[in-house]
Amino acid sequence: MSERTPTLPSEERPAYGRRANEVKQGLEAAYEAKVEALKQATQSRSLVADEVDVSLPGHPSRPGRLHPITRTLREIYRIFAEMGFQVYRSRDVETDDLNFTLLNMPPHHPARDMWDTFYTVRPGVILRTHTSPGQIHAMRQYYPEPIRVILPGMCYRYEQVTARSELMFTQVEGLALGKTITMADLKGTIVDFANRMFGQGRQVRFRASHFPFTEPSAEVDIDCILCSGKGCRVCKFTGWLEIMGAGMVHPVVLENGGYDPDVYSGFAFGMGPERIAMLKYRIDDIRAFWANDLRFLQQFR
Ligand code: FA5
Repeated sequence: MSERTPTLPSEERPAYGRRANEVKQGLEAAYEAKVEALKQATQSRSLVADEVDVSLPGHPSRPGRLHPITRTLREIYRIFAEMGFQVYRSRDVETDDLNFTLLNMPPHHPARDMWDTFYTVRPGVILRTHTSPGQIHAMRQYYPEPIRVILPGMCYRYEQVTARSELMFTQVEGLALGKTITMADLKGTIVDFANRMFGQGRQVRFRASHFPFTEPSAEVDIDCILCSGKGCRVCKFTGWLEIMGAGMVHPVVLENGGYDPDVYSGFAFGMGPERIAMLKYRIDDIRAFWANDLRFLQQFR
C-alpha cells in the first residue's frame, strides 16, 4: 500500500481538519433529520389509512345459551339437591358385569334383550345402557354410610331411532339407602319431584312393573300435562304419561354393593331427561335435541 504524501502545508492542516469535521457533523445531522421525517410520514400515512372510528357501533357479542337438556338436568339437580341428594358421576364405559351381572342380570338373563348396547373390542367392556351400574359404584364407595345420590349421564342403546327413542340419551338415576328406607319414601320423593318439576297438583300413578334390580318395581306416570288427564294424542288417550322406572333395591344388588340386605334397604329410580323435556316443553320428536338445528336450540333461553 502506498502512503499518500501530504500536500497541505502543516500550518493549514488544523483549520482544514476543523472544517472537515464540521462538514461531517452537518451531513450526519441532515441524515438523522431525514430518517426521522420519513418515519413520521410513514406513521401519519398508516394512521390515516387504518383509522379506527371509535364512535361506530361495535359488533354485539351474542351470548350462548344452555342446551335444553342441560337446563332440564340442572332443574332436576336443583330439585333433588333441596331434598338432600348429591350428584354422583359415574363412567359411560362400563363392564358387562356392572351393567348387567351385578344388577341381578347374569349372562343369558332374558332382561338383557331389552338393553342391547355397543360393544368395544375389549371383551366384557361396553357402553352402559343405563345409569344403574352407578348404584354399585356408589354403594362400594360409601359403604357402610347411608346414601342419597342422583347419578346423571349419557346412556347408549343399540335400538331403532324413533320420535321417542334415541340411541344416545341421558338418564338420571336416584339411589337412597339406609336402615329404614321404605316404599313410602320412594313414593313421597317421586310425588314431590313431579310437583316441583311439572307444577303443583300433579297426579302421580305407580304401575306395577318388573326390573331385575328392584323388588317390588314400578313404572311411574303423571297425569298428562297437555290435556290434564282428559286424553289426547300425546298420552295416546290414556290421560297418563310415563316419567320413570323405580323400585326398592333388590337384595342381590344390595349385597353386590356390600350392604347387608337384612339390615339395609333402599329405593332407586331412573328417569329420562329427554322425555321429561319433551313433556315440559311440548316437543314431539326426541331427535330435535341432538340434530344441532339452531332454529330449535335458539328457542330455549
Ligand atoms: C332403565 O333403564 C332402568 N335402569 C331404570 C330404573 C332404575 C328402574 C332404577 C328401577 C330402578 P328403562 O329402560 O325403562 O329403565 O329406561 C328408563 C328411562 O330412560 C325411560 O323411562 C325413558 O325416559 C328413558 N329412555 C329409555 N330408553 C330411551 C331411549 N332409547 N331414548 C330416550 N330415552 C330413553
